[in-house]
Amino acid sequence: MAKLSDLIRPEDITTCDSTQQMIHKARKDGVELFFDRAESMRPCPIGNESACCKHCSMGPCRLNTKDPYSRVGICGATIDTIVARNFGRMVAAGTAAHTDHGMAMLDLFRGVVEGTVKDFEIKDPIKLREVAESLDIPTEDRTTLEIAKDLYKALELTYTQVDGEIPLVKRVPAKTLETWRQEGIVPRGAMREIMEMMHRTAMGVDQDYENITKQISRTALADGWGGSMVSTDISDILFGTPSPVEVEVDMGVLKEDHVNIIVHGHEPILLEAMIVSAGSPSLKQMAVDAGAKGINLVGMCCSGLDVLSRHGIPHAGNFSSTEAVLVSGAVDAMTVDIQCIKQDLAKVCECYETVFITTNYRAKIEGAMHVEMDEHNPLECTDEIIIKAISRYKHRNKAIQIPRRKAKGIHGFSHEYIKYMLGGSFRSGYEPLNENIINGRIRGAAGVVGCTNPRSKQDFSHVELVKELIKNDILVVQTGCSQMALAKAGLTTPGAAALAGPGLAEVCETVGIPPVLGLGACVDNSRILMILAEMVKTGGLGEAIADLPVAGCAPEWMSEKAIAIGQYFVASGVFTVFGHTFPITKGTKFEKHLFEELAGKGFGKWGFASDPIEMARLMIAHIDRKRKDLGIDK
Ligand code: MSK
Repeated sequence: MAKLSDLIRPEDITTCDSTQQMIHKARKDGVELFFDRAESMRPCPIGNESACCKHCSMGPCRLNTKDPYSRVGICGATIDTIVARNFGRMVAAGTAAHTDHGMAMLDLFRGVVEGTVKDFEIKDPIKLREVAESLDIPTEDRTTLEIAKDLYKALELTYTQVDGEIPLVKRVPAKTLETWRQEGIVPRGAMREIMEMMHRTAMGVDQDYENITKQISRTALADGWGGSMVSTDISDILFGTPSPVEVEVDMGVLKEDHVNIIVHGHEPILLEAMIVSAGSPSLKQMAVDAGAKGINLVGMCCSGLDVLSRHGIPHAGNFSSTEAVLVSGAVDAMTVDIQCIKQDLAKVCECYETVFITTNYRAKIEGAMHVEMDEHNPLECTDEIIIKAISRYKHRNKAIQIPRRKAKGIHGFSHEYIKYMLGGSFRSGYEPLNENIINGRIRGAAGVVGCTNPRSKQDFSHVELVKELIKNDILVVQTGCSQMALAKAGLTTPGAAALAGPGLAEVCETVGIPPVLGLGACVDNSRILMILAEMVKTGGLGEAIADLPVAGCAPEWMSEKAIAIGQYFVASGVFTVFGHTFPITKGTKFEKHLFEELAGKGFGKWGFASDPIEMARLMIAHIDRKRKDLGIDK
């Protein structure tokens, strides 16, 4: 008898043509993918609305999502306490992920500054000076190393500061910062905020959803304006600030006659070291001796987006395609570091005899080979990965079927580059961003970001939402798996301006940019915060981020990191819409607080819609309201 999942057409699961082909092949090969499990495992309806509390052994207590005030937990916790606690713990986990990633970058920076790490260096001293100056660190008549030492100390406070404000909040527009001060939510070091969030959501501590929400915002801000921002800045300083580059994406970037190595995860160091190893003459020769034409390094997920932006390394696809790409049989090795790595990859790799290698001590996977990356000697790890991949190439004995699709696009739009491209300032110069928003050629700006999710047709909402936004003259900036959805759909080319409304199309054609600007990995949402701060600083669009005609959306989100990101945008002043599901109980006071009341306090607010056109409608209506408030609606 056919399995339930076999009855669902791949065309109904994903709009990614390559992934569809691989699902067909996987079914023929008898290999189970996460799409199949999503069909056979339905979500728990109580957990889905976060109405379950399991923070102590008196429970777990399950409340009634249809009638949320009809009962309370054994301790008396109300539905509002329970959903706020659960939401707070998601934000704490997401913040921990980004800030620990940032901490790893800071460790590497310390090693470079102290001279113990020899294989990496400060590649972008201009960015180093700019970051230092933004934190009031003197730069005049000082060497790069002197500035770097002071910068390290300042950025360490992003994690360790026990009292007072972290240095990076100097970048926050004054009125936005004033709102935070009034609410008592200016972040201290991330370690303190995450610790306090976990404490306050333990049994018998904070049982007032409004008070819990304050700590939720404070924790999330320690991510966006803290850990994530550190990660982006240090990556730029050490590996170079991205600038526009043309790149090929989709599974067609695999090459049958090459040793194909996929790097997947989040920390740029692994792929940066892989690039060096893959360029080594002796390893190239080893590949040729094994019968290959060369070594083909390919990125996936956010690791891939980092090096796509900086080096133009091809990218095979987003989160939902990481198993599917293995089904091609053409991947000789998949190597991973941290975050968004499905445990199932080990099993799928086994089915296709692909070498699966973990590299980070924090993320080992049962069944995977572990070759640890030591930042003091990174090439030892990456050379070994390449040797293992070559050996698999030599002994390939599985049928290979590589999807042919690939698309070219322009990526690598850092906030510095957007500023430069639009006339050196967001206002003065030639027809820059603020001016074009004020004169109405551009209606507003939107960030469309985040994951894909097997419970939502892959890429569909990302692409349809973005098409609708640009059609309505809204400039779109992107990060993460969303960026890859649009890249595969061909919207990251200047030619995509043909799909934009007349005003946005004119701006794109004049400047020579696509209407959809890819900024990088999910941690690089901090670049969007910097764009927002710059728009306020430039003038003409209000005094706080909450005044700007902008909105954000994660239409197919799945990770706790996405919730932390959403909350830091809301707390910064941005209307933020999530799609497909939202982890709170409907009809509660907590829902009203997040979706309505926060806006009245000078923050942004949350929104929700399942349909991408409805998401666009909500975002456009918000942008139009802000234009009206600013007196620039015509
Ligand atoms: S990888 S967090 S699925 S964007 Fe950053 Fe993609 Fe979401 Fe992971």
